[in-house]
Amino acid sequence: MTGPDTHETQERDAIIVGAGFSGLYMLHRLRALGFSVRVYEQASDVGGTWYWNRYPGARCDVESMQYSYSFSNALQQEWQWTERYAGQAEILRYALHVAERFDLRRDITFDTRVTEAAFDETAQRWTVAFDDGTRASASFLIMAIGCLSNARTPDFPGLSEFAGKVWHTGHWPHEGVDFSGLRVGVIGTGSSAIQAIPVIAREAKHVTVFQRTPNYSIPARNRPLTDDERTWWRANYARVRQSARREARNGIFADYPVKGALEDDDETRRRRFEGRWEQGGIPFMSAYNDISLDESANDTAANFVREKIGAVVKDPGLAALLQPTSYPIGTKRICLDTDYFETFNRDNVTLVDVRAAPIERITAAGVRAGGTEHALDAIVLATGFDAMTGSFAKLDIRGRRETLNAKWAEGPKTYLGLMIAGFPNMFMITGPGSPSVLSNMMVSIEQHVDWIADCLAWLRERDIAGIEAAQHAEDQWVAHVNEVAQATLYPRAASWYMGANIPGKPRVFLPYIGGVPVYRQICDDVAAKGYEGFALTPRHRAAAE
Ligand code: N01
Repeated sequence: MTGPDTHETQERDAIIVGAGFSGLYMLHRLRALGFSVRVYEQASDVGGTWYWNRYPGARCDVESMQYSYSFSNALQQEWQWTERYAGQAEILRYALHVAERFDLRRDITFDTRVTEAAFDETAQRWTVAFDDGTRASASFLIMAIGCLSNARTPDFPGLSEFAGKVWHTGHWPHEGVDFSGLRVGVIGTGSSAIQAIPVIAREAKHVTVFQRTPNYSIPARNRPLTDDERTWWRANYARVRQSARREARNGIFADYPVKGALEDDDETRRRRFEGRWEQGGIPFMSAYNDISLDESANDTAANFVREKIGAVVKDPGLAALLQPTSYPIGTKRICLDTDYFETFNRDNVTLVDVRAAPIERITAAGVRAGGTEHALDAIVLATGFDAMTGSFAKLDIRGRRETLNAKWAEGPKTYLGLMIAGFPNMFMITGPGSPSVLSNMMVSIEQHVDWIADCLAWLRERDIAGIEAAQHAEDQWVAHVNEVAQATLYPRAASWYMGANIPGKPRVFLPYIGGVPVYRQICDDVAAKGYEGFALTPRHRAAAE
């Protein structure tokens, strides 16, 4: 690894990459345990996903009272969430508040991007290189780089020739965008687009939506939180948080389903779906416990949503284009919206089906699809992310024998989504092979951070210098992750969960779908058995080697 040793030559216990919610809490935990830690962050401030994704309408799809840290009761009692689902600006304010409240900034270096990381087997240390040519080293490397942080721009021919402005939802300008008077093209109809389109359509002269695959979306029913609601959550936090961790498959406290969709007759089932539809949000998907497992059960939910779309969108031909039919509901990430389908009733919104009329190229004047040129002043790319592995692939990470890119050439291989065989002392927070994106990220982040912090303290007590996932444990975990995914309907969709949105990316199911409680128990048991499945290197042996 080249580059001068400059200001960061000091030897630390741990380097954390990323100052989103995972990196912030990791820093807090390790510092409290007396470890010397430094966080490196490419952005100019904390917040991770919520720092970058500032597109109009950006909002979390987990309720704010649950999409928040639970580690500090004082914090959860004092923070005043204003809406049922917090918008990006409020979540970012929360991240900034946490950084201030726990005095985290003094151990974070901003505007510094990690480019390489290499494990030195003799020293049992990681050396990390930055984009400014400096380096740092530490015993442990903790990747807190997020699951959806590598924004993807498809390789559209002619994109650079477009005369207007182009923005990606995942890299939105801080100063915002004024759409008034503009003819705007939005490419993509995933969660980001579904949130952005209604807001842009209210402002722009015209919006042309380029849809390749229609999406299932549930009304968010966002609204201000009442004092009574906040009081209830605060009074019940201890029980609710515990339930989210230990009972909820997706880490979201809710009314958990106890029966399958076909156990109810048609009318009862419709009433139940109606109730969840009116309530709004992700809990629609847990109206029954077999929607993601059983095709017939799934059909009942999918049909219900298709009917709702048909009832909202006035033009039947347009409604048909917006009704998903090619994959089971929920097998692509379910979307939440505010007036998404209603927006297509507006005179200034046009839908272009790019499955039937593919995008051929971007021209100076707009987008040409199926032989028709759509004239535009601006393009919004809501084309998603190279999920879960993309942020790792950008870095040159070198373990004991090989690079991570070589190791993961056929898909990510991890033990518990926490560590990788051949990459000692490197942890991932919500890495591939863990529940991560299938769960309330806050719950999964806290679980991983606590597990890693406890592990480092345990190693220190025993004077153990190295920990590495054993190959056999990793092989078994990878097989288990795949086996559990194959028992569900998820692999049926060409989703980013499967890596299907990136040409050439191996098609493997990236997160662990066994559920948050089961996964937590597995991790706890592994730790209780002295970190079963990990090879441990005592300090004296490491020194002799
Ligand atoms: O990205 P996506 P996203 N030509 O990958 C289309 C989280 N999130 O940023 O489906 C034409 O879902 C692509 O089409 P197709 C959440 O986990 C959460 O919207 O591949 N179209 C798709 O329609 C979410 O799932 C929140 O056929 C192309 C779209 O672009 C994840 O982030 C908010 C194309 C990409 O959709 C990602 O969401 C926002 C091409 N070449 C995001 N390439 C909330 O909390 C891609 N597309 C609410």
